[in-house]
Amino acid sequence: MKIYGIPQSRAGRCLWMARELGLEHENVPVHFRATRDSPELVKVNPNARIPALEEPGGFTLHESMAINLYLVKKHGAATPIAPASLEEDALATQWSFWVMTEIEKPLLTLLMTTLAPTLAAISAGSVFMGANTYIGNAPNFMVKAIAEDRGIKMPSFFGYMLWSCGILVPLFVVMTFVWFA
Ligand SMILES: N[C@@H](CCC(=O)N[C@@H](CS)C(=O)NCC(=O)O)C(=O)O
Repeated sequence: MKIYGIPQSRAGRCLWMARELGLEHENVPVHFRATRDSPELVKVNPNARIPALEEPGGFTLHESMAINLYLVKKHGAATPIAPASLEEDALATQWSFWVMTEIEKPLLTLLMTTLAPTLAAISAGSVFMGANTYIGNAPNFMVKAIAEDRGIKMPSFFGYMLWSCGILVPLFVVMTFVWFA
């Protein structure tokens, strides 16, 4: 079975479901910015949208939630994901429709418009603050451990804070003004 679409798109839902169900599958990583450049995808979904599913027997399906509900009906019987009754099945359908029709679009619009600068500030802030301390950033620990393993003397936490206050904090202030003032 093939699932078209990179995981960082709505295809992520279907890839997640395939994994939850333990299904063997191939991910064809079509990017959402290049859907029309993939004749293979357009053949499976003439709307040129991801995700799309292609079964070995030739059956094809698009719409992420339709794919997920289909996969559970087909493969989920012995798993806790499958609805135990008609009512549970109806509730799964209800939540799927509700999120798709009532929540997804307004939420995405909010995240990509009004909240976009807030999200950028949070992301940049966490990266900078992570870099400012050893403890805020796992890669810092990794670099410290690798360097020490090679016999290079690394600063202690407080030593690092001295370097960080002298170099990274002024940089942090400059970056804040350049990007967010
Ligand atoms: N309702 C559809 C939405 C599909 C959709 O819009 N996919 C986006 C990526 S997340 C896409 O293919 N965009 C490419 C384009 O619009 O050209 C679903 O849930 O599968």
